[in-house]
Amino acid sequence: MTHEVVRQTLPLLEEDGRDLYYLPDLPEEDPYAAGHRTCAGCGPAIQYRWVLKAAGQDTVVAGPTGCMYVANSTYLCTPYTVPWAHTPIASGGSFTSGMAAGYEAMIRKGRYPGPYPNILVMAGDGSASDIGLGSISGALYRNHDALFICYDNECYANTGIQTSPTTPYAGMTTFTPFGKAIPEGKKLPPKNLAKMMAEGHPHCYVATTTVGYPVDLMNKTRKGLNHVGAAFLHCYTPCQKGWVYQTSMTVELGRRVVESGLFPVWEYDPQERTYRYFHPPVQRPVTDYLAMQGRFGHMLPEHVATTQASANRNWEAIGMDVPQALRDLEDPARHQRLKDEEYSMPINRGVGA
Ligand SMILES: Cc1ncc(C[n+]2csc(CCOP(=O)(O)OP(=O)(O)O)c2C)c(N)n1
Ligand code: SF4
Ligand SMILES: [Mg+2]
Repeated sequence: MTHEVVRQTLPLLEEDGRDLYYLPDLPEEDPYAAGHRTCAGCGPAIQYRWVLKAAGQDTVVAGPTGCMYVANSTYLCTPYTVPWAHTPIASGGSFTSGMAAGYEAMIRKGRYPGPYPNILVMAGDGSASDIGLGSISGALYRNHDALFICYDNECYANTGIQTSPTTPYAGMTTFTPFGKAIPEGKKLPPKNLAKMMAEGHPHCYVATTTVGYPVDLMNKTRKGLNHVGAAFLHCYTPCQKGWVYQTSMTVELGRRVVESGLFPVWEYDPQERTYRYFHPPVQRPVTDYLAMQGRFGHMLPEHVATTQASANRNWEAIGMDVPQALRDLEDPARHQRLKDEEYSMPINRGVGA
């Protein structure tokens, strides 16, 4: 006898004006509880906590090798209150496919009562955009009913901050040091991972978000889980150790990267086959973002101008006007060395609001 596979629908949180300060209906359950050992201000840890709050207790999670495996799985100690499994760095996609197919089969055969749980994997950028890209792409293409997340700290953090495909242009890492021969540090632009996933797997729900927008992050997690079939979420998550910034600025960076045009936030609807772009209310020069981080401190005027040009092309791509003041900043003559530039000082918008 075949049993029906019953799926769950998670309600969405009210979004209007709610992404800034106060979340009265934040779920009390905490499948990622206190007790992990990540650095203070770790962006991926914030993302893990909000994703798992959004997913709830009926969830199974996989985590390929990376900081969020190593720092969360010290012997006999774990922050998870839901089932969790480690996978090799290349196998996040294939392992999670297996979990999804296994639950479907067990429920159909009456060996697991259901309903179908929330199944997700959270892989670092080294895993999702590089070493494990093939296995995630395969899982998306086969359309397994699970949510595949890339927590993007723009480096291979766990092994000592090496460059990854999503490390931004001019980002300094231990494999892209700046010097006389290569003064910008990293020469290549970052891989556009989420667009690759959306364009390459048009039947999947795909979205981008950052730890600067908690309600957006939680709702996109729920939309990805509610979608019957495969979903992919690309989340920008600052790494305090690798990027060198004040630990309290993780969430601020999550907004400034969007407000400076360097990380467009969007959602791809597989039914309509259309993109919906978030248009931030503030457009900043890239210096407001770059100057907060030590990894960019070596940038010369021409490097800052190149980054501004990339941001301006992003504004155009998401259908926003580029103010003349920002167009002017594509000229290296308008810049000094980044460490000498004036920029808008960070304020902690979460305090006293
Ligand atoms: C096949 C393979 N190559 C290399 C490693 C070494 N390794 C362990 S963690 C890690 C960094 C992973 O980077 P990322 O996926 O971005 O996660 P993060 O550490 O940044 O959280 C690497 C390279 C490995 N475990 N397996
Ligand atoms: S190195 Fe970066 S990603 Fe790893 S735990 Fe520290 S802040 Fe988090
Ligand atoms: Mg990483």
